[in-house]
Amino acid sequence: MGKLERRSWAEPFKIKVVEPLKMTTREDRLKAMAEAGYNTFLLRSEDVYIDLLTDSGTNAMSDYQWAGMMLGDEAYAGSKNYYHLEENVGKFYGYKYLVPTHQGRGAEHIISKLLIKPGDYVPGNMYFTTTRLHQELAGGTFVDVIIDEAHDSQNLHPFKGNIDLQKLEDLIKKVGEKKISYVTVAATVNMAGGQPISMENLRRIRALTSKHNIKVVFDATRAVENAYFIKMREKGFEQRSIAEILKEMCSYTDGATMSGKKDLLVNIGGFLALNDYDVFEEARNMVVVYEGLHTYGGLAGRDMEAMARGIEEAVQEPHIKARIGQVEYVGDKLQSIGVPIVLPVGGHAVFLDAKRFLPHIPQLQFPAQTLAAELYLDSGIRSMERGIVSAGRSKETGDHYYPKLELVRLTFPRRVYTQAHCDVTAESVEAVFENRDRIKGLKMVYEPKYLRFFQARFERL
Ligand code: PLI
Repeated sequence: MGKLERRSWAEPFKIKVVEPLKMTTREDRLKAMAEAGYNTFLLRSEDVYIDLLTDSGTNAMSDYQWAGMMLGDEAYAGSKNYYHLEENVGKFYGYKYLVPTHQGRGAEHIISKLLIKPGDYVPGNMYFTTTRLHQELAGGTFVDVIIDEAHDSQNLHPFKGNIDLQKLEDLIKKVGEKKISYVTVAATVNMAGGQPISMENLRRIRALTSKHNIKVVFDATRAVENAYFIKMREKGFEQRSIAEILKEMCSYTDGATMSGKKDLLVNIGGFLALNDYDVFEEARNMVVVYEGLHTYGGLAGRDMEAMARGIEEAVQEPHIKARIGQVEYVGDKLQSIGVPIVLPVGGHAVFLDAKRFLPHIPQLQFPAQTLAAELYLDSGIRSMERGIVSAGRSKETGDHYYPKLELVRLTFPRRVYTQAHCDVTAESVEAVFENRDRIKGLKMVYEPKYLRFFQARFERL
């Protein structure tokens, strides 16, 4: 990379407030990891040095957002911050109606309960943990219709988040359009490694679903990041703004679930956005049962204000360029030292390919879980398993799902860590990689019923 290119993603902000980090010894970390049952979700944040567990709710807010927090209108009904959020969801995402929720899964819960009938099918571009669980709890069966390339960590397809239209059409033929509640389309597909979907694919999904009268529900959680990849990789979008691309993406869908904790640069918040008034009416009715009144949906007024302002900041080009630039920086560094990662590097995270990193550990000894634990032991860096533990069990057979991708996610919070933190991260991964032959797997000793990856416990073999 040339000098100028290398400089080009520098952060378009300066640091106003700092939060000290605790430095730990290897002995401290051995103790903490054993107490946490070799599950990075069960570590105390205090014992973590660089926290790459997730980009969800871990963002640094701007002074503009913090100033907005002081303007929180904490009225039970009709908060002015709700109307600001509604205005910005309309302006930037293009949806007509808004139902705020406490976070993304609140929106997933409502839309799943509303639109899925027991026995229905819900196709989507690879599963996401909470999305699929809500679909299953509503009686639906998730069907993965992502392109095959997405399951191959080394395939360089620029839009590995695309839906395979043939798979979708085959499913419609097989079960009949009436049995399909809707198609879930996720932007920058998380479990595939943060891989984007193309505008062309979105257009074709719309054309096919319109023909069959099937709704499309967009998981817009990281749609801004996806818009950036479209601008960089898809012909005809080079000169279009991120905001324009984002709005066009949404225009091919009927509604969206949103976890504001990612793209929207807040620590809590989400929403369900809809175009269909009848569905909105029902959603607005349901939100009061599960979340809160329809003008706050489980959020404080100040949090809605921070999210409304976060929408405006998220689409700023210098921001999104630096955000994705930082992730690419770490990805390029790891690739250059031969560490196996998912390619192309995704939008929110670098994913280590644990199957190739630890080829001597069988999938049932949890290679990705093991690798996440080892990385923490080496340096106090916290990452997340995205493999067989996250995939859970089939609701039909009770057996584990055996995902092709067995990954460890190094997820970058937005506007939080510096380039030196990125360098330390790469150095630690390299150190673990050099010692990989000595690493042994884990056995699961406690398995919760739902979303087991959050609370499962392990012991070293
Ligand atoms: O964590 P929530 O409930 O605000 O959002 C759920 C959710 C929905 N869709 C997608 C694509 C997500 O990535 C997502 C949450 N992701 C988390 C927590 C993550 O660590 O990736």
